[in-house]
Amino acid sequence: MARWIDFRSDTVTQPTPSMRKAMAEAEVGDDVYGEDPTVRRLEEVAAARLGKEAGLFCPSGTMANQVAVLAHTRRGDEVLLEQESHIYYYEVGGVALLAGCQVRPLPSDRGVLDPAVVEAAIRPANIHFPRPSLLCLENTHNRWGGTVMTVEQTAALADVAHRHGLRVHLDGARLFNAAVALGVPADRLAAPADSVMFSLSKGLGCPVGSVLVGDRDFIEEARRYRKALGGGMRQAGIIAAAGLVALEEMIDRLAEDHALARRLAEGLAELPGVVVDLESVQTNIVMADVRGTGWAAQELAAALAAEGVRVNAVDPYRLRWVTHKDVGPRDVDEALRIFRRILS
Ligand code: TLP
Repeated sequence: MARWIDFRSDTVTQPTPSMRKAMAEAEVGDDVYGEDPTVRRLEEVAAARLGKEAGLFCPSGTMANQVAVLAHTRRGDEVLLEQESHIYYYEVGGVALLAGCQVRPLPSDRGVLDPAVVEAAIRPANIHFPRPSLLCLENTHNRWGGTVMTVEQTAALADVAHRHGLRVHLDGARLFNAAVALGVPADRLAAPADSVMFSLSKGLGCPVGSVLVGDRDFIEEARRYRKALGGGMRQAGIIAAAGLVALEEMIDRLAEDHALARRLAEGLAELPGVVVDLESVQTNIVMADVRGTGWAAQELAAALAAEGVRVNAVDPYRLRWVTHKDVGPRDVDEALRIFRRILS
């Protein structure tokens, strides 16, 4: 096999030469003592970029989300979130396991919650009820196929939550994809939320890491929980250095990934039995419903992999294709050719 054409995720991206150089040359120290200048700089730059007071560098988006939930809640509280959200669907039940909270999954329109639905789900004070203390949002929305939530939608949802005394955490693993797609600065998308997580290790190309941002007190609390979960890292400037490069060099190019996803989606939609909701292809993720092909998604993923094309079956009928800096137009055309051949 010459090489995989890998659409499984944007997490598969390789660090760029300038990241590797910055990593090799990074000034480092023991970050548990707060002495790693590169980590501190990344946390400051990330916070400023999202318009928040402080930042916390975490090994993964999952840990950043979970320390956020821990820092925002008390045991037995209720966490409202969208029913396909990453925090609910893909984080190993961490909200229950770690924070001891009950989740309240809510339906949405392509990943965007309706403020009225959220408001109706917020329970009043009553001896029978858990205390609702946190609303989690996701932008872009992974399982809905990379759909974006606008500034206005985010603000309306945060407004409802805040009016009822809930805090708002935004899982912005791909927030910069949303910002580029909407043509708005990321800090405007972050503004309505009390805390925001974004990933460096997805479309931005870093090998490791996510940053959680929020106000100073919140980040101080989150730092304690990160330590408790084993996320206190030592000379982490080695990896934070790549994050600084990413924030400088890797954001604007996300538009290329979005254009490529569009080309891929249009190609997939022409294949017999494959259905793509083109309206939901807004960033770098394409969900292809393959029910009409007579194949299970898993079988198709295996057949594609045998031909060098990697995709993820995200449920029995859907294949997820993610574009990123390490695939190009020729890869898309080649993958479509291979897929068509398999289906015929
Ligand atoms: N998502 C991964 C998988 O876990 C599904 C992927 O390949 O897309 N929030 C969102 C919205 C995410 O998509 C992800 C990763 C995370 C959080 C967690 O980030 P990591 O993988 O760094 O723990």
